[in-house]
Amino acid sequence: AELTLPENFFFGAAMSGPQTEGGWNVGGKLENVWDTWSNEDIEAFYNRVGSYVGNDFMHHYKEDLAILKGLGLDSFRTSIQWSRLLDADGNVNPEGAAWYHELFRAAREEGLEPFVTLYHFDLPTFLFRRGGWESRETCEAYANYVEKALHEFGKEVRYWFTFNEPSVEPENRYWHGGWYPQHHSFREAVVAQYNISIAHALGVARYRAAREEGALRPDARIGIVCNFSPSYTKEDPSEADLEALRMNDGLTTRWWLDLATKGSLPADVLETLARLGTPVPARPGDEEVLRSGVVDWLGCNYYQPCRVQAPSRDHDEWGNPLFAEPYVWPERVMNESRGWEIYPKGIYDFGMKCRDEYPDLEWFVSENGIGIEGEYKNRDESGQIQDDYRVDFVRDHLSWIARAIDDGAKCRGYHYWGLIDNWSWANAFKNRYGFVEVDLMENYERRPKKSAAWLKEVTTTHVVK
Ligand code: BGP
Repeated sequence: AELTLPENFFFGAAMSGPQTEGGWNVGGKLENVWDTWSNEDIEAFYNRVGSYVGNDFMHHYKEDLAILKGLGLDSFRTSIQWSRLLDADGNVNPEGAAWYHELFRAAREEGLEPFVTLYHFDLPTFLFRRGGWESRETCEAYANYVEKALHEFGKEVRYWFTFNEPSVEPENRYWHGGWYPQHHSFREAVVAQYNISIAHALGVARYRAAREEGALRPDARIGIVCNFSPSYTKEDPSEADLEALRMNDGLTTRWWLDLATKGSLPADVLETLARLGTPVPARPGDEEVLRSGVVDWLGCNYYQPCRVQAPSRDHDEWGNPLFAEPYVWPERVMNESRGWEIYPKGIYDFGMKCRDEYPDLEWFVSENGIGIEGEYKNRDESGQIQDDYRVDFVRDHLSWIARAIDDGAKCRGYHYWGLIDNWSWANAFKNRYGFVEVDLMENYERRPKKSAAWLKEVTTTHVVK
């Protein structure tokens, strides 16, 4: 069936500074945690696939913006790297600022609206060494950074976002051990998530102040981008399964929806955390601070649903309390490359949750995409990558978005993640997301994959077929 998206529905590309820019140590840029990890991991260094190079965007940005425009897109989201914009004293580094001024200028010239994330997992290393997100000092440093960025680019940028996926860094850096420095402490993750929430609220407060001062565009908006994977449990759940569902949804989704719409954190989740022996490090006056956290709208990154069941034990091997365990849905369809379930209806379910529980909330799909391993094997005789699976993936998700809008969801647009192949945090260039290939062997040359023509058709007609 053919579905149509509203005329003013926007289409864009999502990316981040650390995953694309390269130039990790030019123009006075400080080291961030990714640079440090690459520096300590000799293999990444020899493969030249660390955060050092990204996809060489700093040398290809004009070409890339033209590619986005050529595919019928009207907007793109990237992030400012804190470690590039500010020096170690928290003052603007003019060379770093000059790059972003140039990028936003080039975007406007191309007719693309820049959406700017202020933080995409990239803490400056010197702050990390002083305690990172476990320390309240980092929240203050973040607020200063936000203020400096807003005053620097306030007249150029309309759409601001405080954080990208604020649950993911606590999870991967402090709890599940996937990211440098690979800690396995739920306690640390809770502290980090709480402090990031405080930092978000302080950042929004600085935004409101900058607005009052006339430092921003009158049409500016502030938001936050979260990975709102809807949580599901078994079809015939036990009490314990429902409890696992409550906590999983509470910690990853409701936490941020409440902060972003009510300026508070869900009391039941805070109580459970205290009962598990991992309380949030609340200070007197924090409730007032968090009240500033209400934003104008939200970005939802959607890749996969989250399926959970009651845990089979109380603690994991590191002694962390367990409140849920993964549940394998019998009907699940997998993207084997990334190890993620493909479930397009999840985005519809998120839209219905917002419609019913947060009816005034506007949102957009700020990331969605499919990363495939070994794509270079799928070339035709002309050398072009034949990626029909990407068309299927995006078509199915856009179809559910169109249905959600028909059923009352306030979803305003769609940004595809990794429209031009880029560097991934823990997988380097293993899984490729792009509609456009980046050839690492040929000087980072850009080449459209087969799917690009389909994308252009959809972005220009708004018909999903
Ligand atoms: C999101 C991040 C992105 C991006 C994407 C794809 O969680 O916001 O930065 O990396 O996931 O994930 P990955 O690169 O791990 O395959």
